[in-house]
Amino acid sequence: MVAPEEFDMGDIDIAWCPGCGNFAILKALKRALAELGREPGDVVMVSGIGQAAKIPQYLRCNYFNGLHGRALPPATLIKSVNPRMTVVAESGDGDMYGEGGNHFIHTIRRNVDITNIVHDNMVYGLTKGQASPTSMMGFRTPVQVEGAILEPFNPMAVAISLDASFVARVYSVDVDRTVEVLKQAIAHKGYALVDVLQPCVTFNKVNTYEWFRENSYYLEDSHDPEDRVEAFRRASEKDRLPLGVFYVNPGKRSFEENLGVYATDDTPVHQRPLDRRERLDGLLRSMR
Ligand SMILES: Cc1ncc(C[n+]2csc(CCOP(=O)(O)OP(=O)(O)O)c2C)c(N)n1
Ligand code: SF4
Ligand SMILES: [Mg+2]
Repeated sequence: MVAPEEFDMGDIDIAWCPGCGNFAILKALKRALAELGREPGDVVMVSGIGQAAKIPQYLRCNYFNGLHGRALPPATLIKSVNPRMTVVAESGDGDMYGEGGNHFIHTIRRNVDITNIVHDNMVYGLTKGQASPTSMMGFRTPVQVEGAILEPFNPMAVAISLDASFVARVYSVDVDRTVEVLKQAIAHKGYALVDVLQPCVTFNKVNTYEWFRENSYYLEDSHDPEDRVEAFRRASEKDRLPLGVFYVNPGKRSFEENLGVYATDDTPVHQRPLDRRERLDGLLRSMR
């Protein structure tokens, strides 16, 4: 039995504002990993840049903090050379859906067996409050002084349309439900997206704790997550944001399973002798 405290960094300064929704996500992730029996040494956190992207620095485990919008390529590589690790790529809505949007699409297409957690506060928090891809139309900021003029990006609908193998959304305040969904996502074999609605109390005065509560609801128990058409329909709803597991495709082969380098030998590439050059060449060829 692993305790969530095993993932604690001890007495460190956490550079998030008091009341930020990120704290609840950090708590839920520690619990989910511990309840799945993952040890800190089994886990690699990978992030980009932003407030959300600081999360690996607050968790005792392996981590790689990459460039802005570039969490998913290193996460893909880490999982490819060591498929036995639990790899979590985690960042904000700007980092994953904006600057990293192309990687978001192609990581779904590859079906890399990683968990992709996105702190969705509908704003660029770190850079002090500009509109992000998920900001609502009309959202006023010091840059978008007359309000954002674009329709928000819909990550759920995009992921389902690309046949992502696991697609869910949760609300950070509901820690128990978030833990349950994170556990399902981490245990899922294949790419798993968890979009987490997260209030930014400092730079988003529109999508507040109250706003998220009033404008979201949980999918009914009768929702069939293997019904892709229904999942897309629910993801396209505009009045209120559905929460829960929208879609699961359990039958998809993962990226690692498709790599020729593991066809006859499941030894992680990084554990193979370095003089076996042809194996490394094979891996590189399979990724071209
Ligand atoms: C290439 C590049 N462009 C822009 C920036 C500035 N920048 C840093 S974080 C960020 C936005 C982060 O927003 P989000 O991913 O939503 O994270 P949050 O801070 O809201 O958690 C931007 C635009 C940067 N660091 N690098
Ligand atoms: S600016 Fe917003 S997202 Fe960043 S720590 Fe403060 S409340 Fe959280
Ligand atoms: Mg953000």
